[in-house]
Amino acid sequence: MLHSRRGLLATAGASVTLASLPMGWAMSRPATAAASSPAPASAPAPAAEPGSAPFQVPLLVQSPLRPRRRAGVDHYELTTAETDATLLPGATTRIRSFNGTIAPLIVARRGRPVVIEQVNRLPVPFAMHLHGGHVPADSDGHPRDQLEPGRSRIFRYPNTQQASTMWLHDHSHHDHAENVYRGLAASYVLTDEFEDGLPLPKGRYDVTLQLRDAAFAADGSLVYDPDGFRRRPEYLVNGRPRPYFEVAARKYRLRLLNTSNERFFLLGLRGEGEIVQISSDGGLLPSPVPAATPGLWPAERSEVVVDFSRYPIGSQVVLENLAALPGEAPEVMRFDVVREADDPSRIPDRLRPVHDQGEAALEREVVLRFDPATGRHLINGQAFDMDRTDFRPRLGQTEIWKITNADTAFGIPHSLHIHLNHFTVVDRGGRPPAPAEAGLKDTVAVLAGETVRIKIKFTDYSGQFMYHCHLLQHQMMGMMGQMEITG
Ligand SMILES: [Cu+2]
Repeated sequence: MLHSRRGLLATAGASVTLASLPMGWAMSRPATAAASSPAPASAPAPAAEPGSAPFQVPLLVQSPLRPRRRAGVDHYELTTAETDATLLPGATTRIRSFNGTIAPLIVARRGRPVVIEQVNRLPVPFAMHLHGGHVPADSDGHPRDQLEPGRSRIFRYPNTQQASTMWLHDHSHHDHAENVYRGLAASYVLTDEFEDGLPLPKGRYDVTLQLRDAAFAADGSLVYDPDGFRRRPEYLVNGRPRPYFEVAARKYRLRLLNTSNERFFLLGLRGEGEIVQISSDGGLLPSPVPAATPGLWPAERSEVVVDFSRYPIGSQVVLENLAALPGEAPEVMRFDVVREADDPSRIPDRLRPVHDQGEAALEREVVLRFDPATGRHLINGQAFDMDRTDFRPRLGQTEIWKITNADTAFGIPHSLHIHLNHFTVVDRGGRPPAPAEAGLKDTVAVLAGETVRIKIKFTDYSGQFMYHCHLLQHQMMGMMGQMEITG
């Protein structure tokens, strides 16, 4: 299905097609301009800087980190530290990273545990969280377990869950937003036998792309302004500004991962071309979604297939953010089709069934709201308190969570992430989820005035786990709760 950019924009912007989109993406566009600190709806959004010239640098494609393999377990050492890196051409940028690497990649295998010794050499605390990981409480990066500078800790990831694209990021008590912003994001791709059996693109044609925004000072340093989400005009892909990527004229599997603090990406190809979405946060969708415009709120993942054999050799295919703020350059990256290649891959009509999680025993209310009097972001009227337990789910029990975004006055979007287990979207605004939202999720956007119901079953591990808004400034300002899961 080919269509023009005009067609894509019309699709994304036409309210009549909203029900067919993953969520009200089109409506979310004005709302993204008010992601963190509220502004009167009538105030014009200030024009952002356009960012640097696009397509000056090649994409950085990371090779997987090499584990030490002992007795069926993959061992890694990850040291968090400040280091100098080249992000913008000709400039040196102080970043915070794992092992001195930008956007490092771990490839894990279902049934083969990963053990990570994490050493914190940052000047601030750090708590490593595997986003999307089904892991015991003592390996989940609870803020109470954060590592002070100079300390280390062992994390155990059983990898019993199905294949998906996850990521490692900070969950420390007050430094997480800045640590993520300054570069601490590692991709964690879990593979399994089920996916091996599908004819999807593999090997060098399976590429992980961390997308984020950033603001740079004239000297190349990163500018971290907690409330500056409107003034981060640079888009980075695997740490490089709007790169180009030389591809063969065949299908690629692209694992898109939004590591931004507050940015929303709505992705489309300029000109003729098609994105087919095959997965969401928790792995493959039941069936592929053709002609997709994947929308990614912070921490969300979306895997897609793009067939570059549709283009003549020499073509340049631009991926752009259809939700760019006024004044921003929309270009995210460019694919340069430079060579022929065999392509035995194809996209099956059916990908991976989602199993029903059974009858729910109870329904919880989760109301997300900004409090203008205190500047805090609240869940059910309360800001996060590490010494308070908000929910007490029973192990093995299925629950419905009815999540309402009450921020109609300010138009603030929120995106709820629940630790430990994936969930399914039951309905959004009373309607069944769109095909792109029909898979397993761990983070779900709820726009101002919306109500989304999700179904979740807590399995395997008891203990304390978090749930929170993944717009990191909101989380910082209190929008986080704690559950104690008991057997
Ligand atoms: Cu929020």
